Parts: sequence; C-alpha cells; structure tokens
Amino acid sequence: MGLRLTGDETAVWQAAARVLDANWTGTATVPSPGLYPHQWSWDSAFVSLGLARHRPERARIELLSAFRGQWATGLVPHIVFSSSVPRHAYFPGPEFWRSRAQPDAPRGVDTSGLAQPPLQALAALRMAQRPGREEHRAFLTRLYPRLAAQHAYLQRDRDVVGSGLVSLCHPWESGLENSPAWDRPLAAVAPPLSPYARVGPPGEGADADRYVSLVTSLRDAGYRAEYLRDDHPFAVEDPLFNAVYLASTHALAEVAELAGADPGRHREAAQRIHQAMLDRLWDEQTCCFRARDVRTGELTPAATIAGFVPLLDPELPPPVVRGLAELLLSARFAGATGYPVPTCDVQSAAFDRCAYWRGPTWVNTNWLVWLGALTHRLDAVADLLLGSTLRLVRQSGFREYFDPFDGTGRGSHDFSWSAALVLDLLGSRRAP
Ligand code: 2M8
Repeated sequence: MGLRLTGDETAVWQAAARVLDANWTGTATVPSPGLYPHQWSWDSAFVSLGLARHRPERARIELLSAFRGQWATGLVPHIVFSSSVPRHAYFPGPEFWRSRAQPDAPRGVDTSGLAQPPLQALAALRMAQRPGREEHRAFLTRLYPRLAAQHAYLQRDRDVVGSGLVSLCHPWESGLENSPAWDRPLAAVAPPLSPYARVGPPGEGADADRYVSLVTSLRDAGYRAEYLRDDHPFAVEDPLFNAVYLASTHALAEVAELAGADPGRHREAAQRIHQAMLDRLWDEQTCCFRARDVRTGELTPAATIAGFVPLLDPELPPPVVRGLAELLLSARFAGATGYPVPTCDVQSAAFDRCAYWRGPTWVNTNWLVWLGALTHRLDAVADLLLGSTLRLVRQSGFREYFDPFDGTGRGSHDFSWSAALVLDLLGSRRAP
C-alpha cells in the first residue's frame, strides 16, 4: 500500500477490501448482492475509485464494463442487468424496461433507459493520476470515445430547455430518489389509475407508483429525446447531477489530452455548465444551490446535500464557496449531528433521520462534498468529512446509510461504495 495507516485504519482497509472482493462478479461489482444484484452506473464508478487503490486491473475492467450497456445515443444506462441473476431478484427488471425493443439499445445485454450522475470521466482521470503512466494512457485512449459519446448525449438529448444543464426525467436519475427535492415535481405527476405492487426501500411510500408510471410513459415513448423535451411531466435540473456532470466535463478535457484528442469542446462545455449552474441553481437569498423544476420554472424549497456538491466546481466564486461552507457547518447540517453530513436540512419538516435520502448520512455524498472541500482548500471541512465517515464505518460497518445523530447503520450490509470510497479516503491521506 505504501501508506502510513494506524493499526486501526489498517483493519478498516482490510475489511473494506474484503467487501469489494466479495461483491466482485468477475466483470463488475454489485452494490449489494441481496438488494441490488446488478451493475449500477454511478455505484460502479465509485467502486472503481476504491479498486484503483486495491486492485488497479479490476478498476479498469469495472469502469469499462459499465459501457457494455451504452446505447447508440451515448446513454450510459443506470442499470446493466446480469443475465445470471433470477428475473424476480430486482424490480423493475429487464422485462419492465424492455431495452432490447429499442433500436438504439445494445443487443447482447439488458439495460434500463435512464442515466445517473456521470462520474465516469472523473473516476477515469483520478485513476490515471495513480502510478502506471503507459497503462493509463492505453486505457484512456480506449475509454475516451465512450466518455465523449456519453457527454454528447447529455448535452444533445438531455438539456431539455437549452439552458446548458441536464434535466432529470426521473428521481432515479438523481441517485437520491426519495430526496425531499423531488416532492413537489413528483406531486405534479398523475399517479397510475391502480397502484403497482410496492417497490423500493421503506420511506418511498406512494412515490413508488409514480416512479413506475414515469418509466412506463418514457418506455412507451421509445425513450425519445423529443418526448422528454415536449411531453414528459418530470423535468428537473439537479445541482448534484449537474455538478458531477461539470466535474466530469473538466476531467474529460484532460482525458482527451492524455488520449491525444482535442480537449477544446469539453472546455467550452464546462464553461457553459459552470455559468448555467450559477445562473439557474444558485439561490442567493438562502445561500444554497437548489433544484429547478423546469416545468414550473420554480426552485424547489428543500435544502439538501445535493446543494453542496457544486463545490466540485473549481471556478465557483469565493463568496459562494464561503456561503456553502457556512451552511454546511451550521446547525442545519453538520453542526447539528454527531455523524455528518445529513442528506437533508435537519430543521426542515421533510427531514427524517431514518428514511434513506431524506436525512441519513451516506458515504458517497460525504465523499463528493469532501472532494469539493479539497477543491477549495477547505481543509477543516474535508477533515471533518473524512473523520465522520471513518467513525461511521468503524462503529457500524460498511452499511448502505447511517443515522446522522448516533451513527446507527441502516439498509444493506457490506455495501460496495461505502467500502470503496473508504479505501479512496484512506488512500488519499498521503496527499497534502
Ligand atoms: C438506489 O436506487 C435504486 C434505483 O436505481 C433502487 O432504489 O432500487 C439508490 O441508492 C441509487 O443511488 C443506487 O445507485 C442504487 C444501487 O445502489 O440504489
């Protein structure tokens, strides 16, 4: 490893590595064998960051394998289904998405038809910053056209109002599906005439019906960009998704250079996204980035963890950085909890310490905000996030999510991104 870890940290490292080894299928890592037995796009990118510190060859296989499911449009679907898993093991499965009926979907594999935060270019660049220059160059040269197609799709087909930002067409695209940020836009979606069988983790309640009905409409419209633009009832610009999109666009410019391609258009795209984030999602009144419902034009009222992920933007103006740091450390987020950062403002009526993305602390959102804090040399904030995350997994194991007040672990055990990102956090300790 070549790291200076304490005995205790070494034990955490070894336990995390064991989780990743156990969840490896031979071509990719499942988020959790029981609950999520297929490959999810942003889980896989997070996992590749941990694998890069543990088994670099697997990290490259992991990152490439998400692109097995890439559509001709460039879409990297949020789920690539494994054919060896029983059909009933996860709902909604391949028979629901019916990707093979779509001319643009890949032939040999079943996928969903939604995106997730496009972390892959960022992960690829971080990987290439590890030792092994020539291997990285060959890998990036192979990956670059796929990444470029993924970003071209987001820019061409998913910027539904021409604002420069991607609009999510489903809460599942955010990765934070039951976040209070979606309460209003989701309430405007007509529920199905008769309820579907309840799906999803506790806390989603009747929203699950709308999740299914949104996919049904999208699927029946052939997952077409024109339908998303003109008719789909859910279209929301999310600060987390777009901040990851921006960070990955910057990374893509560097990947292009390393792969011998022209980075110019990626740099221009990054400028557009940066400006649109400030113009459309920054709320000066409340010093917070919020999601914008493009169907109503309104910013959603909820202040959530997604609002801090724009710290990943290296060009964020200093007053915005200061405002975000203050809010993050305040009694509405980290200041009120022993195990920060809660995923929702604890003073909001929507906050629920147990309910998935409505309050609990997650390792992946901590990691994103940690990286954003490092981007702006907010070292105290970065240390707080690293310390809190390590205390959580030491106390409760690599759980899916955690109670932000007492650190109780919730959701599935041995969750892959919790393990992988702890490896990345521990591994990056050497960096100044
Ligand atoms: C959760 O989302 C899936 C739907 O995509 C589900 O609830 O069934 C979210 O936590 C998401 O962020 C994650 O990628 C996925 C797999 O871990 O599970």
